[in-house]
Amino acid sequence: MTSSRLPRDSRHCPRPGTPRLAAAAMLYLAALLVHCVPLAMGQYDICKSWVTTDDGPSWEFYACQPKAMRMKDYVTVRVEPAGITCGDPPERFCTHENPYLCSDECDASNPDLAHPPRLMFDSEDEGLATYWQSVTWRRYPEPLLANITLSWNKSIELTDDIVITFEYGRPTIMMLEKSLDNGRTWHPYQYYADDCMEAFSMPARRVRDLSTTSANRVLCTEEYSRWAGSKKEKTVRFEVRDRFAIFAGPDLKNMDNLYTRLESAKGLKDFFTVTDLRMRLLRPALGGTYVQRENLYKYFYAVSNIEVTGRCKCNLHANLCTFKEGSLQCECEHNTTGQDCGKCKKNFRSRSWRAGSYLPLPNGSPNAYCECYGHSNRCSYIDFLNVVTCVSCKHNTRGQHCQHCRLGFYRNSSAELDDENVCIECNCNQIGSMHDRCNETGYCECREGATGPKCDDCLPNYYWRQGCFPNVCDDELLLCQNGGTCYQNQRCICPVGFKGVLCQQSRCEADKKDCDGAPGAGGSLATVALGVLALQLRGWADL
Ligand SMILES: *[C@@H]1O[C@H](CO)[C@@H](O)[C@H](O)[C@H]1NC(C)=O
Ligand SMILES: *[C@@H]1O[C@H](CO)[C@@H](O)[C@H](O)[C@H]1NC(C)=O
Ligand SMILES: *[C@@H]1O[C@H](CO)[C@@H](O)[C@H](O)[C@H]1NC(C)=O
Ligand SMILES: *[C@@H]1O[C@H](CO)[C@@H](O)[C@H](O)[C@H]1NC(C)=O
Ligand SMILES: *[C@@H]1O[C@H](CO)[C@@H](O)[C@H](O)[C@H]1NC(C)=O
Ligand SMILES: [Ca+2]
Repeated sequence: MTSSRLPRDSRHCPRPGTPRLAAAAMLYLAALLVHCVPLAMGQYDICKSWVTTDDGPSWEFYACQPKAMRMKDYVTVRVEPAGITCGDPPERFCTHENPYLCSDECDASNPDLAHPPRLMFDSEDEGLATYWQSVTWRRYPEPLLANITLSWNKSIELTDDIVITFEYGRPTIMMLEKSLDNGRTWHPYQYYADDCMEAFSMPARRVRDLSTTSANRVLCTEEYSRWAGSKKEKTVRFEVRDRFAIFAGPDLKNMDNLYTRLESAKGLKDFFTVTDLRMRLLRPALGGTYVQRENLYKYFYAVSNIEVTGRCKCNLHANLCTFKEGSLQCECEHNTTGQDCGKCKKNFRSRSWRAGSYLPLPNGSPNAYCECYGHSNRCSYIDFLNVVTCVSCKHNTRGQHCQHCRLGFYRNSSAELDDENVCIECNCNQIGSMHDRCNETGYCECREGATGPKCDDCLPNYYWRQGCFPNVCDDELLLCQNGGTCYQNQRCICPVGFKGVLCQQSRCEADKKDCDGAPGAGGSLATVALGVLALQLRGWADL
């Protein structure tokens, strides 16, 4: 297969395979390159492409992921506790800028004066902010607490900063939490306070100071909680880009490096994945160093926008994600299915499911074939070869995808590639075979004279004795002469007076002494017994 790798862009730049007409092809490629370069590399925006190869046209599959979207358009929100939203009953409030002009009113029953939660997700017209607003801190010193929970019912991979815009001042203490399992379990994501030590007993840190080994550390930041005038600094961020930049460089130019790290660093990908987010607002903006008890109407929360940019997590098996029946769904390719393309389609269950991979660069792999067939749960990226390979294949398998049998084993033809019994030991007879390897049907390579699948039998005219040796005697062609008997094809047992391999030689001819009838020296018991018998017979004949 020699399809060429072109820079990637899906819709505007169709990707041909290796065209055979080289000159025309080069022109075409050049034209494509000119058009596609700005969008080249690491886009992962197409799942497959029809390519022409030396073996004819066929599909080639790549890792793919949906485009990043404005996730606030698909979210459901819950604000707690009940009654935290202002306006029921109607209430007056004022701002830190105008603390003594408390003429603003929140009234839930009047659309012009209501501040319901959905106003955190509408699109903002220039100049006029719409916002959710809490009740004021009239119960001070009881803390003013509010939870804002965002749920997608779908795993989302963050691709940009989460930006929360507060009108009338940012909270002086808040916390961001995340869930990866639709709200069953929650984990801290980031702490925010004007004094981290005092609020959370944590040192203040900045994301910019994190390193490659701490890129997924949960920290407390003081950057978004200090009072700077409520109009000036309105946003609280969860810095996704700064964390990406640790790997991809300040302008996120080196995304390949980021993808490589997302693939290999444990927990890094999951760190940027959420199904739910929760803001725990723990203390509102104070507009100063202490709370003015005589004017509690100026303490409240007001959130005008929550921007969450991310893409559906489809395990690199889909490039489209659509809003269906109230939730986001990946449009799965690569014979996968499920909301996140997290399992194999019905008729592909014998394969073990795996997420696609950003590697090898630039197109990644769907891992549909490129998997370890369940014989290894570890893959390793070999940088200089730009390949992903399975590590420590089990069940006597070997190879980049554990798709071969180890030496000394052969493929079980009735087992699928992901079966634990896929490789059968050759079991070659150690003496009868040349080595312990066998062919695909389990046949070993035999030494001379040996036969049988395992080389533990002898060919006709061979006998087994620590290996196969040619017969010395038999009942057909290699007959023992002069009344000798063939012992297990190994040798003739000769009557007294005869010797030689086939007892063909008379001892008298060879040595006069033997004619006296003394039994030959060195004979086995059987020979001796036979000799005795022969002597007796001779004696009787002489009588
Ligand atoms: C906010 O959620 C947390 C759980 O994460 C809960 O313990 C707390 O009581 C909630 N606060 C409010 C005000 O509902
Ligand atoms: C969440 O998504 C799943 C899968 O699409 C769907 O079956 C379920 O009804 C959704 N749940 C809610 C609460 O929307
Ligand atoms: C999905 O299944 C079809 C039909 O069996 C097959 O032709 C195709 O190669 C498969 N795709 C992948 C990525 O495994
Ligand atoms: C070959 O695989 C089948 C299916 O798993 C299994 O039942 C059989 O025992 C295997 N054969 C050998 C010789 O291991
Ligand atoms: C394996 O070897 C045997 C014996 O030489 C032969 O009959 C068989 O066809 C071979 N199988 C393969 C797949 O080459
Ligand atoms: Ca708004």
